[in-house]
Amino acid sequence: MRIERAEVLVTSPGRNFVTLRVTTSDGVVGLGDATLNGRELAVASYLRDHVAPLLVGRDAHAIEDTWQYLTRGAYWRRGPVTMTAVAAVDMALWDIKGKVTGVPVYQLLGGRSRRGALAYCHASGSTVDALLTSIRNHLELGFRAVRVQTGVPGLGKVYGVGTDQRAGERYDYEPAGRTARPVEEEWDTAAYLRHIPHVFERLREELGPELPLLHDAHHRLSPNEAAQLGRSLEPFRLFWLEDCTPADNPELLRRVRQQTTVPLAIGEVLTSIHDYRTLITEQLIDYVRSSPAHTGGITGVRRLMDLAGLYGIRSGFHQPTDISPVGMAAALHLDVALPNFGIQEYMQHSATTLEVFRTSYTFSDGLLDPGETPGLGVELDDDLATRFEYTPAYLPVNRLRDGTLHDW
Ligand code: EZ4
Ligand code: CO
Repeated sequence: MRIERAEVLVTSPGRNFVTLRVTTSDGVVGLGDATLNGRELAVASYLRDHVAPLLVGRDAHAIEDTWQYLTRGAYWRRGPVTMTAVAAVDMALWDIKGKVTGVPVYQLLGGRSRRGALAYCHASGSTVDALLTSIRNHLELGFRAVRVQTGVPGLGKVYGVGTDQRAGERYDYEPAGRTARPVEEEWDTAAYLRHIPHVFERLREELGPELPLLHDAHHRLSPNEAAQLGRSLEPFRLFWLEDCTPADNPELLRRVRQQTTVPLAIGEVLTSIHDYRTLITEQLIDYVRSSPAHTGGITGVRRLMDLAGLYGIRSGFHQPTDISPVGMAAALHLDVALPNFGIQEYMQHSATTLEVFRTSYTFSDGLLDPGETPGLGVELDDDLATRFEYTPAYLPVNRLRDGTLHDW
């Protein structure tokens, strides 16, 4: 069975998604997610101009050889654009293999290791009261683990904090603005460090000790600041503290690790097993945050998680709404199959997105499930997709009060 066609589809049902569609000589179609938030067309071009012509004529079943060909076989390796493109090809080929063999992809990965994947949602509020409303809205939807972000007194809009919800209102947060340039936000680490422990103190008072709570520092702290934050949060028993220091330098986490027992998660911007070597072999983290959509697909992430498993490190895949439902499905097939699954991020896609991408995965009683449809279980409505035109969008940048550009 040969690959006959590889097409790149860009659609924007409220936000931009890039999808690779691979068709075989027998007419079997596989989908892969190629969405890289704010850099969408770079991946579209990498696929269209450099990868698609190489795929035509290849054996559609040779998933591993194609992965090796596009990673080790390429002179320019790694990086988010390359590894997102590789991920799209890899997912599409797993989708095809599942459809041809008539089983959901998780069966090809060794079968089911658990009943479902524990999901965590995003809750946020400009104040702790608004945050509590958002948390309670999510608990009513059945979530059993919650990421919490709040505003900081004295600062304007803080990244990760959506519009305050009323009771029963749906959470809808889009970090990338459809503006000609990135929005600029203000940041003050000292104000943040003073405020956050009070937030968690209040949350534990109101919610009790059991609910798993997660928090994301979005790469903004120095190792010393991260250690201070970790220590101040220890009494509140976080599930994890995410992205406390910039991810480019894994060695920064050594100092954090020596100073605090707060569980650490990092890696939504890392794209290859090589980026994780120090983090994993020195046990500097507890959770891997990569998404299959940005880290070489199912093949790339399975290899990464096998290495992590040797060191007791578990998964917590990045899955915000800027990864398409195809990428979400790929993560879920891994989640139920991997021995060292930890937790799965889950922000629900908009109704329009779910009309363009028809999914088979389900969420109930706090658990996600990929479903039993052969392949990945996602179909793309082509006619509808073409009605939503690409619109440039950027994630914000942040500056300190004096105007200095600050880390993500
Ligand atoms: O910044 O999805 O943990 N989740 C996050 C997200 C990411 C965006 C980047 O595209 O940090 O909000
Ligand atoms: Co994050």
